[in-house]
Amino acid sequence: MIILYDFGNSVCCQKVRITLRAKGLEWRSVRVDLFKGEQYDPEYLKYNPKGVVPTLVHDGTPVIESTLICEYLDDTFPDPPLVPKEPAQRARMRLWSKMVDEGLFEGVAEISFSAMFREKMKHIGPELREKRYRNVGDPRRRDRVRSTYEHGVQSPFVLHAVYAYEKAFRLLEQTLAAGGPWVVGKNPTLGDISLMPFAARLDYLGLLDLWTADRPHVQQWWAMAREWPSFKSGLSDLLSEAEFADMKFHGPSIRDDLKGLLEGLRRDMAAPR
Ligand SMILES: N[C@@H](CCC(=O)N[C@@H](CS)C(=O)NCC(=O)O)C(=O)O
Repeated sequence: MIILYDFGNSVCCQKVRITLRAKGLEWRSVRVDLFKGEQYDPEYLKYNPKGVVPTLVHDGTPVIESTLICEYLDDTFPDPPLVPKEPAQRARMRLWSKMVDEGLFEGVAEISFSAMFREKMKHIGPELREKRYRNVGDPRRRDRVRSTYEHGVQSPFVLHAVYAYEKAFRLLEQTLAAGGPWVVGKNPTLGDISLMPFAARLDYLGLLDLWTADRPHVQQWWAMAREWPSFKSGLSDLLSEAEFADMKFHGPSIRDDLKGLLEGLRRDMAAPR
């Protein structure tokens, strides 16, 4: 039996759900409400010491970290394959999960936080907010959350986020132009699945075009990805009207600031070294 400790609009959970759908697997979902601090429940921390979602429990064995969960699912349920067989292609595929784990994940968190979760945090009460800041004692996560809560888009972490997306979409455009339509060729892999929730979040916030306007191959990839049945049943179909409305409402509030940051960054990146 597969149990997924899950929270609706969490990008990491969305990655795992798309993978589960692509594999045609059934699972039981256990909701961990991040706004109520349920991720810090001592029983949950035994499974996931970082106090984050998702956690997958398969026949009693817990697996944490969304990238590792997706790979675990592919190893355990090989059909249909979502990891290429050939080593060089596997390495190319894993470049995209690395891109997510080493930049886009924090990036999406900063952008979502400064646009909308920041507002929600204002209403959660000082005790829970302090707990959220402590983030089970992880100073890096504490500093990020505190900075974006206090400074919004002025936080330096938001600039890091804009850079992470620019780096990823620039490489994605080159990769797809050299041979798509998916990131490693003809079929979707975990590389595409890793990226989907991160493109979706920007799209739903009304911000994606800031990065994709001049990138036709990325636009084509996204048009195809969002129609992929496993994307729909693992992500878009599971979002409520209220969640869509929340993102649509809050995204535009930071659009001009992000645009300014991105323009400045592109000038810096184009400057002679
Ligand atoms: N690297 C982890 C990150 C997990 C993560 O940070 N999840 C977020 C939701 S997308 C979370 O649970 N945040 C709760 C918190 O920071 O308190 C993974 O990919 O599973």
